[in-house]
Parts: sequence; C-alpha cells; structure tokens
Amino acid sequence: MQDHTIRIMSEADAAHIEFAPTFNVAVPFIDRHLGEGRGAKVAIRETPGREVTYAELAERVDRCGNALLELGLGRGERVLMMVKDCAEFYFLFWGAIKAGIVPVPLNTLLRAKDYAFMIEDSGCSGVVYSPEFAAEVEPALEASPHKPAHVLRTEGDGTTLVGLIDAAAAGLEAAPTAATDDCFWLYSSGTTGTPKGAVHLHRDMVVTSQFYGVETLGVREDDVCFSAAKLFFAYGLGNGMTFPLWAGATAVLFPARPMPDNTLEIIGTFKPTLYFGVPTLYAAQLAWLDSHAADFASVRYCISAGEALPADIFRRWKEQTGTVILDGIGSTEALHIFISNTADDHKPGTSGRMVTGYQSRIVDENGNQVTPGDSGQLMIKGDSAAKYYWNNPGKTAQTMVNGWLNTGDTYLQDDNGYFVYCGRNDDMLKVGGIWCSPFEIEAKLIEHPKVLEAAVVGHEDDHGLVKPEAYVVLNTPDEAGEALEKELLEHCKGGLAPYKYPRWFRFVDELPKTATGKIQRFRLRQA
Ligand code: 3UK
Repeated sequence: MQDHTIRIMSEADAAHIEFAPTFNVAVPFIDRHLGEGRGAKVAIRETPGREVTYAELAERVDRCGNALLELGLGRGERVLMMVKDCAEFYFLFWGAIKAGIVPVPLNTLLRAKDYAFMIEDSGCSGVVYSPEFAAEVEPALEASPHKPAHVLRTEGDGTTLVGLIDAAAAGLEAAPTAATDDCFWLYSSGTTGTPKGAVHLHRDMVVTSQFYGVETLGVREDDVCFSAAKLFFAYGLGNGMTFPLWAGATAVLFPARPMPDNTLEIIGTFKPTLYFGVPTLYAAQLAWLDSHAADFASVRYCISAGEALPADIFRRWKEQTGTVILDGIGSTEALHIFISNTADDHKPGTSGRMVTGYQSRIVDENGNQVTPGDSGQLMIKGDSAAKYYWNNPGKTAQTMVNGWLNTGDTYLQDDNGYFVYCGRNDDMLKVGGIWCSPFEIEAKLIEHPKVLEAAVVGHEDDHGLVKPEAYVVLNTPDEAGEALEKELLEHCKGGLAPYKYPRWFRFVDELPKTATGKIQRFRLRQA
C-alpha cells in the first residue's frame, strides 16, 4: 500500500496542506471512509430513489476505474462527462481519477455547438453522457472532426457505463499520481464565447474541502448537503460532492432542473442541514414562499454564490425561513469559494472576508495595490487554483500571473475589512449564477435575417439580479414591435442554452461604437 497521506497546517497566516510524494485524491475522498468505519453510512441519497453507502461507493468507484482501464483509456487521457446529478456521476468522476484518467464534467445545459467545441478542444478519448442529453451530444459527436474512441451512455440499451461497471473487476490500486499532477478539468466561459478548460490538480479538492468546507463553513460528519447548483459547476461539485465526502457526511442529489417548488419540497422531505443555492433561485423561492409554506427546521445555514447576493434577499430570506444565507465568491479557476461570510461573521451585501489558506490583492491597472477602501481588480492566491488553461497559453498568461489569479472582478474592502463586489472588468454576465457571453447572444441574434446589428448587456430585474438585455438594430426599422420580439425570442431559444435568451429587447437606430468600430457596451449599460 502506498502512503497517500496529508498534513494540515492551520497557523493563522501560513495555512497550507502538505502532501505525501505519491498522492491520488481518490484515496482520502473515497477509500479513507472504509478504514474509518463509515462503510455502512449513506454517502449519496438520490431523489427519488436509491441510497448509496460509503462501502458501495468505494466498490463502484473501483469497478468503474477498472472498466475505463479495460476499455484502453490511459493515464492523463480525458473523459468528457455530460452526466446528470446521480450516483453514476460520482462513480465515473472518482473511478477515472483513481485510475489516473482525467474526468471533465460539462455543463449539461449546453447545445451541440458548445459540445462539438469541447470534444475537439479537449482531444478526449472518451465521452460519457446521460441519455437525457443525447439530442445535443450526438450531433456534436457527428460534427466534431475529433472522434473519441469510446462513446457511452450511462444507462439504457446496449453497452452502457452501468453495464461495464457491473462487469468490471473489483479492487483497484490507486494510480501513483502526485498532488500537483493534472486531476480533472472544468470548462469556464470566456468573453469571446470560447470556453477554456481549467486544469485542476489532485490537491485542489482537498484544499477547498478543508479550508472552505470544514474550516469556514464547518461541514461535519452529521451534515446532509443539498446543492441546487449542479455537480458540473465548480460550486455544485464542492457543495454536492467533495465537501460531504471529505467530512464523511451525506449528499442529496436531485437530477432535474431546480425550481422553487421542487427544491423546497426536497428541503422539507430530505431535511438537509446545509442548503446551497444561487441568488436567482433564492429570489424565486421567496416569491413562492409568499403563498406557500416550507419547512426549514433541518437547515443550519444556506449558502449563496455565483453572483452577488443582494442584501434585501438576505433580509427577506431570514424573515421568511429563520435561516441566514452566507454569500461567498468563488470561481472555476479557484475551484471554490475564497472570500466568504460565515455563521458568526457576516455582513449582508458583501462577500465577507478571506477564507483561510487564500490571499488577496486589490490592484490598479498598473498592478499596484490600491489605497485601502478604493476599488480595484481582485487578484487571489491559493493552493486550489487551476494550474493552466488547456490549449490556451495566451489566456493562461493573462489570468494566472506569478501564482496569482486575476479574477476579472472589481472589489473594494470596506472599513471593517469586508469585501464588496463592484462588478466585472469585462462584458461577461452572470445569469442565475452561470456565465453568459454577450458575444454569443449577439451572434445568435445577428443570424436572424431581420437583424442588422445587436449588442447585449446586463440589466437588473426587480430583485437587483442581472439578466441579458438586447439592443437591436433592424434592417427595416418599421418592423420593430411585439410580434418581432416574440420571433427573436423563439429564434434565440432555438440555439442558446436556456438561461441565455434576452429578457428584454430594445429596438434602436444605431449602437454606440468606438472610432475603431467596437461596440461600447458600457454606454448601453448606463442608458
Ligand atoms: C462571479 C460572484 C459576486 C465573479 C463559483 C462558487 O461562480 C463560480 O464560478 P464561475 O467560474 O464564475 C466566477 C465569477 O462569478 N461571482 C461568483 N460568486 C460571486 N460575484 N458575488 C459572489 N458571491 O464574477 C467571479 O469571478 O462560474 C462560485 C464556488 C465555485 C465557483 N466556481
């Protein structure tokens, strides 16, 4: 047996984790629980249905790792996952990692065009998808010039992942990786619309689970974690998988689209102690709670991330449910939350304070630290940061500078040391906590024969949450009107992920532009 141990150093200013020279992160997250006597404990509770114990989880992970190796997948090769929130997500993710293969969970709300890009960009050897996503994944496989050797559905007819796991050998020795070896990737959207594969290392999930999960949030063995944000987001991956696994707790998994009614029903029925949502969903749940009751007796805290949580939502939620929402900012590149409010130290309307193990700098355009209280670009540093973007040295050099991550956000630190979000440094939008590139929505609008030009900006709704607003210049201005708005809306819904369609249309005669013809979105935001 190899030694895959870690040592957690928690001194105030120098919190860090030391890893044994050989370290495969599946060992402490999956195998450790058997030695600690947690085999019979429920690790995963699916809604509806199945429960999976820690012993079953470890057994399925080993068989899945063996199944991938038996197919011929090798060390460092990528397997793309378009998998709904269910136990197989865990089996595949951890089975791959334990075997030294690199899983790449993808946003399951994307369209064929997005998947085709990622299949090619990743040069993946395998693609595994839930049958629910076949209508977008299969055309993507057809369209991509890169043909992965192994394409599998998780379940259903024919050869499936579940079938291969059942047939595979039990028992798998963890691949002898190092803490700083590539472990898994997550794609993050870029301003130009082309996603970037952020490459995460074996140590990264340990760092987020210990410093944010355990030391900031206080996740513990008797917790039941329910994340409305799906596992394919870095946020959901921590909330709904790595944090409960790290603490030996239980995760509640819900495969369908999170809505106010179904999420509140899960909270009442499955009695989570920690509930993780995003601001848009909290706002929708509040509206629902105006005319319905919900049972929050089990919930210790609620957590919010993805976009800023308006102070008013915090206040109304506390009034309605008796629980606090702890807002924190994280990113795909950092893997999880690095600035956060906590149970005994929170200030609504701010992102809170630095999480243990992370450092920050707020700098001006020359990279110099700003005067305390002034706003500037937020740079952060911590051992969970992605090492690089796959296939993209230019973006890597821009974002990852001397061990610091440029978040792309403007922040200030108030007199009491709380970090206050002041907006993005680029044109990217966060809608329901998910990235939206204005360019992508504009490109879709321009495909419509009646559209000459389009510009998309963020516009706040009644809850103070940002949604896309489209400024449209028509070929024939007379055609502007409600009928055309409907037509454009249908057109957008046809080719964009469902959260990306514009919520408002404004027909204009021209768009503000620079001398070189670049659209000045900031001027439209002020309009
Ligand atoms: C914005 C926030 C204000 C901010 C994420 C928790 O959102 C996550 O990752 P993404 O890569 O986006 C990162 C960007 O989103 N943002 C996130 N949280 C907040 N802005 N207040 C917040 N609380 O622009 C940031 O740069 O999708 C969140 C954990 C893991 C994550 N990946």
